[in-house]
Amino acid sequence: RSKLSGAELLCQIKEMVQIATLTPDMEPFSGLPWASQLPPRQITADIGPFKTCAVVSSAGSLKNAGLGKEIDAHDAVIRFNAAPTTGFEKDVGSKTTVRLINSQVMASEDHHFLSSSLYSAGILVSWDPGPYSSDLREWFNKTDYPIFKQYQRYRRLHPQQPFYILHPRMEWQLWQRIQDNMVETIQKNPPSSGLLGTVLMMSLCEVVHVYEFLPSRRKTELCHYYQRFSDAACTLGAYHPLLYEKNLVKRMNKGSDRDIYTHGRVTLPGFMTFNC
Ligand code: NCC
Repeated sequence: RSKLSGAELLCQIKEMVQIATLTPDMEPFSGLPWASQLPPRQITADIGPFKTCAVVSSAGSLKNAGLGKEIDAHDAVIRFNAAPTTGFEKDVGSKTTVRLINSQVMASEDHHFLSSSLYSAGILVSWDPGPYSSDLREWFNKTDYPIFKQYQRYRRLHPQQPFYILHPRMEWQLWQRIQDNMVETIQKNPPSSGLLGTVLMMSLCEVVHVYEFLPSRRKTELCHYYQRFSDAACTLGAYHPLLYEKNLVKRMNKGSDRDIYTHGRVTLPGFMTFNC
């Protein structure tokens, strides 16, 4: 097969990856007493469209990046998992419009998901790496972590905060785009939160700037800008097909290589701005 151009890749993702969140009418949730805790509408119907959006990866190379002002100047900002802003404003900014969290964060004791103020800003969106299937019932019976139990608890404690759950179909449709555009066989694990969040923002925004997903000249083995732990696998991937995700994003980038080198910045067009 021939290698797709950036424009063709963008079209594939726009046309073949459906951005969807769970709603109370979907089976098997519709039959459960807590279904009414789910937002009645799709996230894409509730928020946006935004003009400019920033995706802030949690990479160690954001440390000393001084990108805070630039990031906060966007209309919407997405952050991931336990990535803090307090104490790191100069480098990563302080605005949080959306926080995308994996189910491990929701379930593991050390993240204090139910009580930590880290999660109280902005709109929460969660996801769980279930089986390779788009079937909600199959996933419901076999989630990686107890996402639904934690969701119900959180909603009871913080009923006013908007909180969505991604439809698992999105993970696998996006995974398929990665696999179909690579020569090698990649591991059957879902894309990282970073790529899921990037595609989510492409459906909500006219222009998306992704920071330090493709590492800048500050590239480091430091895993996160907010922790002292080092492991190159954080940037290159182990469980997630991160290296392949990055290759795809590089091909879709509309910005310059210089922007990547100096700012770790990639520019992607929102889906609403192009026709296929
Ligand atoms: O590390 P994590 O991701 O929370 O990072 C968020 C996203 O930023 C991008 N990233 C991060 C570090 C780095 N050096 N380079 C990067 O490009 C990635 O796109 C990443 O998705 C996840 O994807 O959900 C992940 O979550 C962690 C962990 O569960 C949470 O941080 C909570 O502690 C996973 N780590 C482990 O399971 C040990 C990580 O594999 C993926």
